[in-house]
Amino acid sequence: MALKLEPGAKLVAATHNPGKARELAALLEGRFEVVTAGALGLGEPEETESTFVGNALLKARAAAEASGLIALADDSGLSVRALGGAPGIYSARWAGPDKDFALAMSKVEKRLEEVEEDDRHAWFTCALAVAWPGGPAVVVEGIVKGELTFPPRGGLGFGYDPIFIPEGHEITFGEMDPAAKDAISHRARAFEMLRATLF
Ligand code: ITT
Repeated sequence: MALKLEPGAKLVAATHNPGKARELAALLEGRFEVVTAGALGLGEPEETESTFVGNALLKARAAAEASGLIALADDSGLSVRALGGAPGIYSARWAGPDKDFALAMSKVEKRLEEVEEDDRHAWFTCALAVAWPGGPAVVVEGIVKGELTFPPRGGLGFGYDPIFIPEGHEITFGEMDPAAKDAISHRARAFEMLRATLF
């Protein structure tokens, strides 16, 4: 089977995160017919792997099997150097059952105070996996480096965007126009690789 995505192919975007779904839709815009996991009533598999790549594959495979469609999944998160890479693959879980990212961001700030570290270096990682029903899969990963800032700034984007200033910039992802974030983000970089591989 040739691993190619033909223009106009029908894809399921296997995410239940509206912020991610918005960014993936912008990246895929006009190329594919995209249906969401929510619209198909797909469940959320438990993320049992220990890496972004592993969890992206697990989500893509689960959605492809459940829908019979080619599935695209994203597993992503924020890693903080002074916290040994935390929250990392646990980024969503730090926000608790209410998905409260004000809480998650204050947890990051508090942990940094506890370790008494001035190092504010951090990076976002995005693993994107495409899986064919009953067939093969492709997975790629992109990162963007930056610095953390407190208190959070800006109401754009989602998740940890208001505390993250990407390298070479002075504003947070939360203050950045969505198109500007899409030009440099971990998700855009992973997508670039996917495009080179599959389109
Ligand atoms: P799905 O599994 O349904 O896609 P999720 O939110 O559970 O949704 P993840 O397990 O991949 O997804 O968690 C990713 C976390 O990292 C999530 O809490 C995001 O808020 C955060 N994150 C990922 N990309 C981000 C970005 O571009 N900006 C801000 N936060 C981001």
